[in-house]
Amino acid sequence: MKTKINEEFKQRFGAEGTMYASAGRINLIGEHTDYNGGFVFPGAIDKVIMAELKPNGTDKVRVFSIDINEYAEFGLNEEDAPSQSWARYIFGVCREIIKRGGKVQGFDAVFAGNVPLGAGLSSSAALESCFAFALNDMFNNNSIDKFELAKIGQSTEHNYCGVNCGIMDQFASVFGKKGHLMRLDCRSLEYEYYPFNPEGYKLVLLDSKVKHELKDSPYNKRRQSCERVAARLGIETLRDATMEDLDKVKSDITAEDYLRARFVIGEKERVLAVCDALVKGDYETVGRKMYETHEGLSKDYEVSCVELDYLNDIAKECGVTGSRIMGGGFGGCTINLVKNELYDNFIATAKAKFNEKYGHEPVVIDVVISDGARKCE
Ligand code: GAF
Repeated sequence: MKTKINEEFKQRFGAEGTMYASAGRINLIGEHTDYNGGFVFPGAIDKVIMAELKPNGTDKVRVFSIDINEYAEFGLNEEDAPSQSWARYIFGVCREIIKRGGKVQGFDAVFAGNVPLGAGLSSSAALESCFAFALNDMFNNNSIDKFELAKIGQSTEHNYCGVNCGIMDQFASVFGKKGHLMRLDCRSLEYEYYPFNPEGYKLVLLDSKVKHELKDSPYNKRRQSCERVAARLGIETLRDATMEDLDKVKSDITAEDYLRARFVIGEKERVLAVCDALVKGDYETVGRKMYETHEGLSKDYEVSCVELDYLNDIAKECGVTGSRIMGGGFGGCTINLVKNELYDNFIATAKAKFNEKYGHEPVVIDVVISDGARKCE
């Protein structure tokens, strides 16, 4: 990928720039909790967006996407927003840095990636974090701290891409560390690295190929439900609510909002239980909690789909330790924690059964927990 980007850059801009990368992410548990002030448990993966950048001495950004095979050029003022949706991520990052008093000048860039698109692995956060990291290095002497870089990506989603997301994806992409998952408290922003090397198990993703796209999905509506319930309870976020609190206001809120909040409150407890279990090396408990999360995401939060529920059923039948839909939902992947000796049978069964029902196999994505945003030597 590096060579491809480098050659394209030289050919297009007649020079060499500096190479940066940032990662997609998985999330072991803690879904839709980030914008509720709760806990998440993500890790960066070995699938990245990589970009070569060089200041060009003008006030224009000129950027080429190898994967989309498209070129975009835009200025750095608010009214210069490009029309291509992929370019809006980069424009948004520039604007959010400028809004915070940071410096961005014209630059040339070429980028490519291997984070599968629409699979729920946060290719957009990888893109934002890659450019935020690069522009911090190139124009700001690395004076913007890492949390601010993550927030720049998140604000880009809010203000330029129409997704009212939480902080998890950008956090994971910026802070990722090889071999470690991270527990982030999305209220205090305290975080802790957890070594993750489950001996005897593999972590594998199965991509249903049902396109996951948060923009225009009911993702923002889920968030509104949670905010309505929190407002009814007189608290800032559902982080501070218990099931008892929720039951007390059950008759004052819609049945739908009740279910959404029930999932979020349960998920908060599940993340903490998984943290304890991981410390003890108790992967059976981790797996059980993953199944419970799937159930909640499917029945209460209603962000699953028949294809993902089917993959979850197959995992159960094959004796997989833990399995659940991962990320925002509405398509994408399941994440599966499977014992080494069951892996081959699980993959073969999932491929055959899914193909029989939906006419195509799920795509198997093996992931390695890796570093986040960085300059590439
Ligand atoms: C998406 C969002 F971008 C995250 O902020 C998070 O809410 C996630 O869905 C669900 O846990 O990836």
